[in-house]
Amino acid sequence: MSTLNEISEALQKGRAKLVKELVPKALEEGIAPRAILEDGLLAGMNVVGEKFKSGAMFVPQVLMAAKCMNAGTEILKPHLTSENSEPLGRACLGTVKGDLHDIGKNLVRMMFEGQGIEVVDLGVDVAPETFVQTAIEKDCSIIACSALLTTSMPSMGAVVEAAKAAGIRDKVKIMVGGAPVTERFCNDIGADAYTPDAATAATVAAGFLSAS
Ligand code: B1M
Repeated sequence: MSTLNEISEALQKGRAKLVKELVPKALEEGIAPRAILEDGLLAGMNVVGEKFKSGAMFVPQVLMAAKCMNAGTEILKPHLTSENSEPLGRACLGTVKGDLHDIGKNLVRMMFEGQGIEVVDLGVDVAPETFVQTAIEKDCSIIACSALLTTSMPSMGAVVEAAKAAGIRDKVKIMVGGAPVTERFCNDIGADAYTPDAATAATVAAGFLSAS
Protein backbone atom coordinates (compact mmCIF):
# COMPACT_ATOMS: atom_id res chain seq x y z
CA MET A 1 0.00 0.00 0.00
CA SER A 2 1.31 3.49 -0.82
CA THR A 3 2.07 5.85 2.05
CA LEU A 4 -0.77 8.15 0.91
CA ASN A 5 -3.24 5.25 1.16
CA GLU A 6 -1.81 4.34 4.55
CA ILE A 7 -2.40 7.92 5.73
CA SER A 8 -5.96 7.86 4.42
CA GLU A 9 -6.66 4.52 6.14
CA ALA A 10 -5.03 5.59 9.41
CA LEU A 11 -7.21 8.72 9.46
CA GLN A 12 -10.34 6.69 8.76
CA LYS A 13 -9.46 4.45 11.71
CA GLY A 14 -8.81 7.46 13.96
CA ARG A 15 -5.17 6.48 14.57
CA ALA A 16 -3.60 9.89 15.24
CA LYS A 17 -0.28 8.45 16.44
CA LEU A 18 0.12 6.52 13.19
CA VAL A 19 -0.79 9.61 11.14
CA LYS A 20 1.97 11.48 12.99
CA GLU A 21 4.44 8.80 11.87
CA LEU A 22 3.19 8.46 8.30
CA VAL A 23 3.08 12.15 7.33
CA PRO A 24 6.83 12.70 8.00
CA LYS A 25 7.49 9.38 6.23
CA ALA A 26 5.63 10.65 3.15
CA LEU A 27 7.63 13.89 3.27
CA GLU A 28 10.85 11.88 3.44
CA GLU A 29 9.72 9.89 0.40
CA GLY A 30 9.56 13.20 -1.47
CA ILE A 31 5.77 13.30 -1.79
CA ALA A 32 4.58 16.89 -2.25
CA PRO A 33 2.98 18.36 0.92
CA ARG A 34 -0.12 19.37 -1.09
CA ALA A 35 -0.52 15.75 -2.29
CA ILE A 36 -0.19 14.48 1.29
CA LEU A 37 -2.96 16.90 2.30
CA GLU A 38 -5.29 16.22 -0.62
CA ASP A 39 -4.64 12.58 -1.57
CA GLY A 40 -3.90 11.33 1.96
CA LEU A 41 -5.64 13.30 4.71
CA LEU A 42 -8.56 14.83 2.78
CA ALA A 43 -9.13 11.63 0.80
CA GLY A 44 -9.53 9.80 4.12
CA MET A 45 -11.83 12.50 5.46
CA ASN A 46 -14.06 12.18 2.38
CA VAL A 47 -14.52 8.47 3.09
CA VAL A 48 -15.33 9.33 6.72
CA GLY A 49 -17.91 11.87 5.46
CA GLU A 50 -19.59 9.26 3.25
CA LYS A 51 -19.67 6.68 6.06
CA PHE A 52 -21.01 9.29 8.51
CA LYS A 53 -23.76 10.15 6.03
CA SER A 54 -24.77 6.52 5.52
CA GLY A 55 -24.77 5.78 9.24
CA ALA A 56 -21.74 3.49 9.08
CA MET A 57 -19.76 5.88 11.30
CA PHE A 58 -20.77 7.90 14.32
CA VAL A 59 -19.77 11.22 15.92
CA PRO A 60 -17.02 9.83 18.25
CA GLN A 61 -15.30 8.13 15.29
CA VAL A 62 -15.61 11.30 13.18
CA LEU A 63 -14.06 13.28 16.03
CA MET A 64 -11.12 10.85 16.10
CA ALA A 65 -10.70 11.36 12.35
CA ALA A 66 -10.83 15.14 12.89
CA LYS A 67 -8.04 14.76 15.47
CA CYS A 68 -5.96 12.88 12.89
CA MET A 69 -6.62 15.61 10.34
CA ASN A 70 -5.40 18.28 12.77
CA ALA A 71 -2.33 16.21 13.72
CA GLY A 72 -1.44 15.76 10.05
CA THR A 73 -1.98 19.38 9.02
CA GLU A 74 0.08 20.60 11.99
CA ILE A 75 3.07 18.64 10.62
CA LEU A 76 2.42 19.86 7.08
CA LYS A 77 1.96 23.50 8.09
CA PRO A 78 5.59 24.67 7.65
CA HIS A 79 5.75 22.84 4.32
CA LEU A 80 2.52 24.31 2.95
CA THR A 81 3.13 27.91 3.87
CA SER A 82 5.93 30.17 2.70
CA GLU A 83 6.44 32.74 5.43
CA ASN A 84 6.23 36.28 4.09
CA SER A 85 7.87 38.79 6.42
CA GLU A 86 5.87 41.83 5.29
CA PRO A 87 2.23 41.54 6.41
CA LEU A 88 -0.05 42.12 3.43
CA GLY A 89 -3.08 43.09 5.50
CA ARG A 90 -5.51 41.71 8.05
CA ALA A 91 -8.51 39.39 7.83
CA CYS A 92 -10.96 38.12 10.41
CA LEU A 93 -11.95 34.52 9.93
CA GLY A 94 -14.49 32.21 11.50
CA THR A 95 -17.02 29.45 11.09
CA VAL A 96 -20.48 30.99 11.04
CA LYS A 97 -23.13 30.89 13.75
CA GLY A 98 -24.61 27.50 14.51
CA ASP A 99 -21.68 25.66 12.95
CA LEU A 100 -18.89 23.94 14.90
CA HIS A 101 -16.83 22.51 12.00
CA ASP A 102 -13.36 24.04 12.07
CA ILE A 103 -10.99 21.89 10.02
CA GLY A 104 -11.55 23.77 6.75
CA LYS A 105 -11.45 27.10 8.59
CA ASN A 106 -8.10 26.14 10.13
CA LEU A 107 -6.75 25.28 6.68
CA VAL A 108 -7.86 28.68 5.41
CA ARG A 109 -6.02 30.31 8.32
CA MET A 110 -2.86 28.35 7.52
CA MET A 111 -2.97 29.35 3.83
CA PHE A 112 -3.76 33.02 4.61
CA GLU A 113 -0.82 33.22 7.02
CA GLY A 114 1.38 31.62 4.38
CA GLN A 115 0.48 34.48 2.06
CA GLY A 116 1.49 37.01 4.74
CA ILE A 117 -2.06 37.86 5.76
CA GLU A 118 -2.58 38.49 9.48
CA VAL A 119 -5.55 36.48 10.71
CA VAL A 120 -7.87 37.28 13.60
CA ASP A 121 -9.30 33.80 14.19
CA LEU A 122 -12.74 34.08 15.77
CA GLY A 123 -13.18 30.32 16.06
CA VAL A 124 -16.52 28.61 15.47
CA ASP A 125 -20.18 29.55 15.97
CA VAL A 126 -19.43 33.20 15.19
CA ALA A 127 -22.36 35.64 15.16
CA PRO A 128 -22.63 38.03 12.16
CA GLU A 129 -22.23 41.03 14.48
CA THR A 130 -19.00 39.59 15.88
CA PHE A 131 -17.44 39.36 12.40
CA VAL A 132 -18.40 42.97 11.70
CA GLN A 133 -17.43 44.35 15.12
CA THR A 134 -14.04 42.64 14.87
CA ALA A 135 -13.47 43.99 11.37
CA ILE A 136 -14.09 47.51 12.71
CA GLU A 137 -12.06 47.14 15.92
CA LYS A 138 -9.11 45.30 14.38
CA ASP A 139 -9.17 47.15 11.08
CA CYS A 140 -9.64 44.05 8.93
CA SER A 141 -9.99 44.51 5.17
CA ILE A 142 -11.39 41.00 4.73
CA ILE A 143 -14.11 39.06 6.52
CA ALA A 144 -13.74 35.35 5.74
CA CYS A 145 -16.61 33.00 6.60
CA SER A 146 -16.66 29.22 6.53
CA ALA A 147 -19.79 27.02 6.70
CA LEU A 148 -20.22 23.26 6.49
CA LEU A 149 -23.92 22.94 7.19
CA THR A 150 -26.70 23.89 4.80
CA THR A 151 -28.54 25.17 7.89
CA SER A 152 -25.74 27.57 8.87
CA MET A 153 -25.14 29.01 5.38
CA PRO A 154 -27.83 31.73 5.72
CA SER A 155 -25.72 33.27 8.47
CA MET A 156 -23.28 34.32 5.71
CA GLY A 157 -26.02 36.49 4.20
CA ALA A 158 -26.53 37.97 7.67
CA VAL A 159 -22.82 38.90 7.76
CA VAL A 160 -23.22 40.86 4.51
CA GLU A 161 -26.32 42.61 5.90
CA ALA A 162 -24.59 43.38 9.22
CA ALA A 163 -21.65 44.93 7.32
CA LYS A 164 -24.08 47.13 5.40
CA ALA A 165 -25.91 48.13 8.59
CA ALA A 166 -22.60 49.08 10.25
CA GLY A 167 -21.66 51.21 7.22
CA ILE A 168 -18.49 49.23 6.39
CA ARG A 169 -19.67 47.26 3.35
CA ASP A 170 -17.53 49.30 0.94
CA LYS A 171 -14.46 48.95 3.18
CA VAL A 172 -14.35 45.15 3.53
CA LYS A 173 -14.28 42.23 1.14
CA ILE A 174 -16.48 39.38 2.30
CA MET A 175 -15.26 35.92 1.32
CA VAL A 176 -17.27 32.72 1.72
CA GLY A 177 -16.48 29.02 1.44
CA GLY A 178 -17.12 25.54 2.80
CA ALA A 179 -18.47 22.31 1.31
CA PRO A 180 -22.11 23.36 0.70
CA VAL A 181 -21.29 26.92 -0.45
CA THR A 182 -21.41 27.76 -4.16
CA GLU A 183 -20.56 30.65 -6.45
CA ARG A 184 -24.27 31.19 -7.03
CA PHE A 185 -24.97 31.39 -3.29
CA CYS A 186 -22.14 33.89 -2.95
CA ASN A 187 -23.67 36.08 -5.66
CA ASP A 188 -27.19 35.72 -4.21
CA ILE A 189 -26.14 37.03 -0.80
CA GLY A 190 -23.94 39.77 -2.27
CA ALA A 191 -20.58 38.52 -0.92
CA ASP A 192 -17.41 39.37 -2.84
CA ALA A 193 -15.82 35.98 -3.45
CA TYR A 194 -16.48 32.26 -3.23
CA THR A 195 -13.52 29.92 -3.45
CA PRO A 196 -13.70 26.12 -3.38
CA ASP A 197 -10.56 25.49 -1.33
CA ALA A 198 -8.27 27.11 1.21
CA ALA A 199 -5.31 27.64 -1.12
CA THR A 200 -7.46 29.46 -3.70
CA ALA A 201 -9.05 31.51 -0.92
CA ALA A 202 -5.59 32.70 0.15
CA THR A 203 -4.62 33.64 -3.41
CA VAL A 204 -7.85 35.61 -3.89
CA ALA A 205 -7.48 37.30 -0.47
CA ALA A 206 -3.90 38.31 -1.29
CA GLY A 207 -5.17 39.76 -4.57
CA PHE A 208 -7.80 41.85 -2.74
CA LEU A 209 -5.20 43.16 -0.27
CA SER A 210 -2.62 43.97 -2.94
CA ALA A 211 -5.23 45.91 -4.91
CA SER A 212 -6.38 47.99 -1.92
CO1 B1M B 1 -20.27 17.16 10.55
N1 B1M B 1 -21.42 17.23 8.97
N2 B1M B 1 -21.83 17.38 11.68
N3 B1M B 1 -19.04 16.89 12.02
N4 B1M B 1 -18.97 16.60 9.22
C1 B1M B 1 -20.71 17.21 7.63
C2 B1M B 1 -20.42 18.63 7.16
C3 B1M B 1 -21.80 16.47 6.72
C4 B1M B 1 -21.71 16.84 5.23
C5 B1M B 1 -21.66 14.94 6.97
C6 B1M B 1 -22.61 14.15 6.12
O1 B1M B 1 -23.76 14.03 6.46
N5 B1M B 1 -22.14 13.62 5.01
C7 B1M B 1 -23.13 16.93 7.40
C8 B1M B 1 -23.76 18.22 6.87
C9 B1M B 1 -24.99 17.99 6.04
C10 B1M B 1 -25.53 19.26 5.52
O2 B1M B 1 -25.68 20.24 6.18
N6 B1M B 1 -25.85 19.22 4.26
C11 B1M B 1 -22.70 17.06 8.85
C12 B1M B 1 -23.58 17.02 9.96
C13 B1M B 1 -25.05 16.74 9.64
C14 B1M B 1 -23.16 17.23 11.29
C15 B1M B 1 -24.01 17.25 12.57
C16 B1M B 1 -25.38 17.96 12.45
C17 B1M B 1 -24.16 15.76 13.00
C18 B1M B 1 -24.99 15.52 14.23
O3 B1M B 1 -24.67 15.98 15.29
N7 B1M B 1 -26.07 14.81 14.00
C19 B1M B 1 -23.08 17.96 13.59
C20 B1M B 1 -23.25 19.49 13.53
C21 B1M B 1 -22.52 20.19 14.64
C22 B1M B 1 -22.54 21.69 14.41
O4 B1M B 1 -21.71 22.18 13.68
N8 B1M B 1 -23.48 22.40 15.00
C23 B1M B 1 -21.74 17.57 13.02
C24 B1M B 1 -20.59 17.39 13.80
C25 B1M B 1 -19.36 17.02 13.32
C26 B1M B 1 -18.16 16.68 14.20
C27 B1M B 1 -18.06 17.55 15.47
C28 B1M B 1 -18.27 15.24 14.60
C29 B1M B 1 -16.96 16.84 13.18
C30 B1M B 1 -16.34 18.25 13.18
C31 B1M B 1 -15.01 18.32 13.90
C32 B1M B 1 -14.31 19.62 13.65
O5 B1M B 1 -14.50 20.32 12.64
N9 B1M B 1 -13.45 19.96 14.58
C33 B1M B 1 -17.68 16.65 11.84
C34 B1M B 1 -17.00 16.34 10.63
C35 B1M B 1 -15.51 16.10 10.73
C36 B1M B 1 -17.69 16.28 9.38
C37 B1M B 1 -17.14 15.79 8.02
C38 B1M B 1 -17.06 14.27 8.09
C39 B1M B 1 -15.81 16.34 7.56
C40 B1M B 1 -15.74 17.87 7.52
C41 B1M B 1 -14.30 18.28 7.30
O6 B1M B 1 -13.63 18.71 8.23
N10 B1M B 1 -13.79 18.09 6.06
C42 B1M B 1 -18.27 16.32 7.04
C43 B1M B 1 -18.44 15.46 5.80
C44 B1M B 1 -17.65 16.01 4.62
O7 B1M B 1 -17.45 17.20 4.48
N11 B1M B 1 -17.28 15.13 3.73
C45 B1M B 1 -19.40 16.60 7.95
C46 B1M B 1 -12.40 18.40 5.72
C47 B1M B 1 -12.26 19.93 5.52
C48 B1M B 1 -10.83 20.29 5.13
O8 B1M B 1 -13.13 20.28 4.46
O9 B1M B 1 -14.30 22.07 5.83
O10 B1M B 1 -15.12 21.42 3.50
P1 B1M B 1 -14.01 21.59 4.47
O11 B1M B 1 -12.99 22.69 3.86
C49 B1M B 1 -12.58 22.65 2.51
C50 B1M B 1 -13.43 23.52 1.59
O12 B1M B 1 -14.81 23.46 1.88
C51 B1M B 1 -12.81 24.88 1.72
O13 B1M B 1 -11.44 24.63 2.01
C52 B1M B 1 -11.21 23.31 2.48
C53 B1M B 1 -10.30 22.58 1.47
O14 B1M B 1 -9.13 23.30 1.24
N12 B1M B 1 -13.28 25.84 2.70
C54 B1M B 1 -13.21 27.17 2.41
C55 B1M B 1 -13.75 25.72 3.95
N13 B1M B 1 -14.02 26.92 4.47
C56 B1M B 1 -13.69 27.84 3.56
C57 B1M B 1 -13.74 29.25 3.57
C58 B1M B 1 -13.31 29.94 2.43
C59 B1M B 1 -12.88 29.25 1.30
C60 B1M B 1 -12.80 27.88 1.28
O15 B1M B 1 -13.32 31.29 2.34
C61 B1M B 1 -13.49 32.07 3.49
